[in-house]
Amino acid sequence: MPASRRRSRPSPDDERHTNEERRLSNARARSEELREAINHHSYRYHVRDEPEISDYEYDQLVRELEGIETEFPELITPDSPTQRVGGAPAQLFAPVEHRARMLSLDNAFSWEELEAWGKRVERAIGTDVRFACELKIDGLAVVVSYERGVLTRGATRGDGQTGEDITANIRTVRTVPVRLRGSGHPDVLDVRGEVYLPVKGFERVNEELREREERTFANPRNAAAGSLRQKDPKVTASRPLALWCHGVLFARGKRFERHSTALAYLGDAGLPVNPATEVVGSLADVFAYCERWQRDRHTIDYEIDGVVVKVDSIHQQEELGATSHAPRWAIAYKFPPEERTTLLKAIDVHTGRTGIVTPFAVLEPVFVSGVTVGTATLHNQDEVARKDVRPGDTVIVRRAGDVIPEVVGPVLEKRKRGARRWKFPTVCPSCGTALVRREGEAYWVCPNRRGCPSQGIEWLFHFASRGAMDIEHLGYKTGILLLDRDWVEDPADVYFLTDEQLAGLPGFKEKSVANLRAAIEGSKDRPLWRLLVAINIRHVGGTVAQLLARRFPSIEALRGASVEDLSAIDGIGPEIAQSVVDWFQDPENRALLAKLDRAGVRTRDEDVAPPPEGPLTGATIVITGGLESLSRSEAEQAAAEAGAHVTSGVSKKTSFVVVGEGPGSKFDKAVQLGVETIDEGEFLKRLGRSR
Ligand code: 0OX
Repeated sequence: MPASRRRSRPSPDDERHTNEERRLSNARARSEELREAINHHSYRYHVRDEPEISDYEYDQLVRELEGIETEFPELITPDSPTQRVGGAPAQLFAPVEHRARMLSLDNAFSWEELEAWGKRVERAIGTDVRFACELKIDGLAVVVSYERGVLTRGATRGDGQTGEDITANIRTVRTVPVRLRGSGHPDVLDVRGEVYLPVKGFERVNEELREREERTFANPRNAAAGSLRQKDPKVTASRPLALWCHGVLFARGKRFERHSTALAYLGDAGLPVNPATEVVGSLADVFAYCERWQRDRHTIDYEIDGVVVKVDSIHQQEELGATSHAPRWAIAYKFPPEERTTLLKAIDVHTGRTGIVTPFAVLEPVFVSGVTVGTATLHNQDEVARKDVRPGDTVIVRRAGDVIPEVVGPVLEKRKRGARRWKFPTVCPSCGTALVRREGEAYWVCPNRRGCPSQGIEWLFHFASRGAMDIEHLGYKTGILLLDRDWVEDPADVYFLTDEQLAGLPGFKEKSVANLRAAIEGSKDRPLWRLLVAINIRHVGGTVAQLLARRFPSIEALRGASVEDLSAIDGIGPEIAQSVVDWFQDPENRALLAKLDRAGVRTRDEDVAPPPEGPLTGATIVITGGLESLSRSEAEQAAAEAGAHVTSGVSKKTSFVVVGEGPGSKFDKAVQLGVETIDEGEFLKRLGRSR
């Protein structure tokens, strides 16, 4: 063999090299193929709901891609479907400036208000208007961003200018494509949408939380918010969240003539666009759409709370413009609270943590405003008498503010002959002690404070709750185990439980003992106001407790306060003041405090920083209704951190009232007294959360 040929023959090393290269290049080609196939089938399954292959075949594709990526990590791309769930990056919840202002929506609460809006629009731009009608998804407003077709960012709406980065969590939402379909997408595309949890998913999440003795969510919207605000994207990934896109917020270099054209583009790009969206040519058709969906709102598996009507032509939208917070070209028609009828099977009573015995309706389960309701509070004896509801009646049920179920009243035409008025029991349903009703009070009370099992478990549960000492892993199930063994007479006893005792509880392994122990120890250092909530003083909830702790920053100081001292605090009335003084005079309560002290629970705030100076220093504020970007307690805390005095009642001293969704009578009171009312966006601004 000629020397030249011999030299050109590859050495074993070279051969290995080329083999490796060949394998890598094959793997690259196959992984690209797999990624495309998986993204396609994920779209068919999650967005279109029309799968083309079986779950098994889909899983095989994912597994094959995972295999390649494990062997060749250099082939992993950010838009790989295997990369949906990662760790929590540092930027999670960091502020994000929106590229265009995320306006909110004005509401119409009646046909008249909707009509008035329609007429205003027609007056301004003429009657040649087409309206896009969309379902108003009761979820969380987000913006999802793509750069050259690849998912790059997810953010909450926040105050409309600045939101929070939730990219790592948005990536886990299966209906959010990590890469857009087709080509030629804008360099930057920001899509507005609503993240929600389907009702079935919500029920499943709550079921799992109950099993793990964790706190459940009140409704699908809260569950979606809680899931999206997780610090660990793996938890978000375990929740079946979904997205509906309802507009383009910003598209570099791309202009749409109509809102409906923009939606069609989003749909073609593989983004989930709600199929119920319709473009209609008259206000009469808008009404028909609203009426239809008001009737059919529960034929779909997610909650809607109204219909959003938008002027379809972008040119006309621009002509109409916007106010400081909402466009004039769109309106949300809100559905009235939904009412259903069902059978009142019985009226029962329950003894709560303060001994108050509350009657409640036991109902034939009925689906109202998105959840199945089986019980509803009847508040007190007078309320039962006033409503005159009797066991066996057909009753009207609704969810107040679409959250708490309530019985509106009986359907008298359906009352059976001989239906008897219900009588309030004379003894506690839990311990059999004779009930007492104090002069001038609406409630019957079980006086057996330390011996009543129902009061015991309710108090312990309240003590450990998120709004009080926040002891995770101490829920009803564990609480009952502790009370049954007589290890806990009052909640302070939890601080004296030994690891041996905990390890002896059914279902408790080393890890669960360690978790509970850590949670109990961690709760010893809570701020004073939490302890004040936890110790069960009547009328003292989070807001009142914070007012008390601010003026009297230790248990000793508070114990020394008179009714007059306490009533002098803005937001504390004589009834609350008397209740606090009475509480401290009770020897059993004093013993409880001594025990908490012995356990090493912090009982003073003096070593804590003084009330912060901030943009709201000197302001006394009230918050009413639900906010979109913050829970009530987060809002109160944020206001307090900004230096505000948060009170529960509106008075002339109130600087302003923050009005959220479904405000209560506090809003009316503010209007009556001429106190300033502001919306969430303005509130966030005053908190200094935006420019
Ligand atoms: C919804 C929804 C919310 C946004 C700003 C101007 C129009 N919850 O389903 N908002 C909008 O659009 C607004 N559309 C929706 N469908």
